[in-house]
Amino acid sequence: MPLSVHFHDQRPQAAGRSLREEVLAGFAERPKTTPPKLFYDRRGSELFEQICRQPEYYPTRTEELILARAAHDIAEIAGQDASLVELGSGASRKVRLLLEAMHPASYLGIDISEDFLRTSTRRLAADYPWLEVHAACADFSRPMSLPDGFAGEHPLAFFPGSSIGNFDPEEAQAFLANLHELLPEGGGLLIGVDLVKDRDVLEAAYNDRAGVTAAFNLNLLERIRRELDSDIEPGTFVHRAFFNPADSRIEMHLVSDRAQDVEIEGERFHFTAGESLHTENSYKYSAEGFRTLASRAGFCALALWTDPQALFSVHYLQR
Ligand code: AVI
Repeated sequence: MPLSVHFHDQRPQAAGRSLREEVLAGFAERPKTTPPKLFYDRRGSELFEQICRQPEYYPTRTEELILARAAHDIAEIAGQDASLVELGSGASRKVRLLLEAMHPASYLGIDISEDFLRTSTRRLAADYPWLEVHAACADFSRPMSLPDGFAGEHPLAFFPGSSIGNFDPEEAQAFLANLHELLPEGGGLLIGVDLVKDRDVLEAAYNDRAGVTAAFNLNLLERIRRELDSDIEPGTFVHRAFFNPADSRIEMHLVSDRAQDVEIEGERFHFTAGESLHTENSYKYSAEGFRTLASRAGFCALALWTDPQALFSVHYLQR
């Protein structure tokens, strides 16, 4: 397949801490904690794709349903000259629904995982020959800038999947404020946000019967073993996910099944039996609560779509 994707490497200016630095700093914290972006090596990204297909994991299919129904309204609000900027993977059906309804001249996919980004944007370029496809490898949880050509074209930024939920509310507001700054006047942000709901439904989504979410969580330890100098044994840790109603979030942990010392890059870390490494938070919002957060970041709420069971929401925000 010819390379028909314009690639922009934004890693040097957006460079965050390396895996080694993140892991050593996170294991030294009390309680031990690691940022969720560490899940997404190649294997982690594949496992996440599998999570999205699990029957218990309602967010993906529900957001798709909402977008399928709303795509033409979205295209109308965005206007004819809008370009599309996707924050995260470009492989999903969701962005295709928008591409087909909006027919933008150009698309920019931004992702931290270079392999995944290259594969998914090449696929889009092959499937939509009329589309000018750009790919930017960047960590979009940090300040970044749009490549030349995108800032002036009435971009619609698309941030699906409730990935905003993986930030703490203060970080989420700062992230939204950063996007607000990135977008020109009149630019839009279409964002998927998981809604707070019945605890059983939430907990089942993060404890699927096939064990894919557990494998996704444990892959973090496999990754530490693969990529760093470490004797950590993933088999001595257990996946745990539960809803914390006080903070309105699902928490994911890896719990040590024994007292043990693990070595990483020459440093030793002690786990007591039952001690956990906190690997992820996934915040759940009310539609109103999210609108308040977005308006604090400077956005105007233009439209909101949800599904009949009010499981998930998609907000159209404008700068
Ligand atoms: C990417 N993010 C929105 C997912 C979530 O639901 O918080 C990641 C995930 N973690 C476990 N399952 C899915």
